[in-house]
Amino acid sequence: MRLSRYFLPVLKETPREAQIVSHRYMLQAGMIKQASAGIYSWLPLGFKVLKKIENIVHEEQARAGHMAMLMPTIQSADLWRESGRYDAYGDEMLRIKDRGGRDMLYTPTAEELITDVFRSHVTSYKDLPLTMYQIQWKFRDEVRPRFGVMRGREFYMKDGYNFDLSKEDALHAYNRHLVTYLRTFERMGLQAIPMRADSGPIGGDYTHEFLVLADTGESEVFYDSEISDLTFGDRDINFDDYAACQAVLEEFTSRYARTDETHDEAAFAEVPEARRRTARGIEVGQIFYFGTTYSDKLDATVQGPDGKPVKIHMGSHGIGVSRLLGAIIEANHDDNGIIWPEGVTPFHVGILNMRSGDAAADAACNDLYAKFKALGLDPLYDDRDERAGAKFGTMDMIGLPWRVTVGPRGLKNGVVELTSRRTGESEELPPEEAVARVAAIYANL
Ligand code: P5A
Repeated sequence: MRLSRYFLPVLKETPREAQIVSHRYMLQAGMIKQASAGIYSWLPLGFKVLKKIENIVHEEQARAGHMAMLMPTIQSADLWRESGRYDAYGDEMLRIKDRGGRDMLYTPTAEELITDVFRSHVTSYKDLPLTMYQIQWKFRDEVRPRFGVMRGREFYMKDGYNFDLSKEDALHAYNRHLVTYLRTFERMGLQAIPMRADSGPIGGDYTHEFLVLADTGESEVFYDSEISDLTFGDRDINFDDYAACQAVLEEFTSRYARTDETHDEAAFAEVPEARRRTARGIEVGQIFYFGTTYSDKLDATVQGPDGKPVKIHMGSHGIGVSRLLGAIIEANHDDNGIIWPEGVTPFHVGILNMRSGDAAADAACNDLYAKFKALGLDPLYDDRDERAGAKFGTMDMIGLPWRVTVGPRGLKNGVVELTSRRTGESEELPPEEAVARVAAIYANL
């Protein structure tokens, strides 16, 4: 993409409504525009990152054998009356009437609807286990929408649901989700720590929240610092292997790590003092096992191996896809702007022409652009007729991890400059080498 043709409404002034850095940078970098409180338009740059995040979620769900599907945002109140949550959900639920006066609502989550899909089609234990998920807009009429996409009213969520014959199978599904989430968040450049949490209006006894540590996080968390050393990395887990998934869960959840809702001072005191940490965190995901709560209420049964009806065991699993943009920026930025991890960057590399209009500089930039494209990479070429300072400012703000700077002086010596946004380190090298270097970085992702 050429920047002269791209819609990138970068703001010069600091937006006054933004209290935290991710909100400020998302507005300044022209990624989002507020439409009304807690509701945003996603401008091209923001939309690109949203889709990158969404794509990682899809890939990791596919790896675990979960099936993608899509349910409507507007749902009839009837099912929610059946489950008892129509009244229980309270003011957070946006209630709507259609022209016939029927009660409808904008989905805040979808346990009821997916259970209805299930009970309409699945009749035998032979069709289990089953896990389906969607990535769909949700609406929760939060009392205090704030911090941009972090606590929105309309937000994009991955919500998955497992259906199993027994508690044991459903707990395997729980463990499997924990494993997939560890890898999903690491691919986004985040360390998200699973912490024992409270199940709130979703219900159930088993639940973990995934928290990214950040001073601006809304949750207070307590944990054993040994947890910070754990990484999932590139392990090849067989998701059908109960013991293997259970072992990962134990490895990542056996140390003390809780949100304030479940915090227990006495248990925390057993952690050696030097390792006790109190911090703030951003909740980027949550997994639940709630047994037969919904299958009881909505009468979802299958015929078991002995011919008798069995109530199915369920769980649900969420990722705050739109919130993740905020969380990633909170964890990856400096005073000049965003620093995207390679896994989610909107463009792979920026090309910065120091002297647009200079024949040699223009030709070298066009050539770099074509070479990156030919390798399947997505470059953003700043070809605008602007001062170099303004170009550097824009590149730093939008945070592409790599930048190639092209100027007449370097070209005379046959070199361009390759700069890492994260370290600020630059290296002069021939253009072909700069291309090869960038291509190698992304080849490993
Ligand atoms: C799990 C999936 C659920 O709703 N039902 C289906 C379960 N869980 S949850 O924890 O309530 O939400 C899942 C994730 O969505 C994000 N989230 C939000 N993101 C932005 N703005 C909001 N107002 C908001 N509310 C929830 C969180 O990341 C949460 O973990």
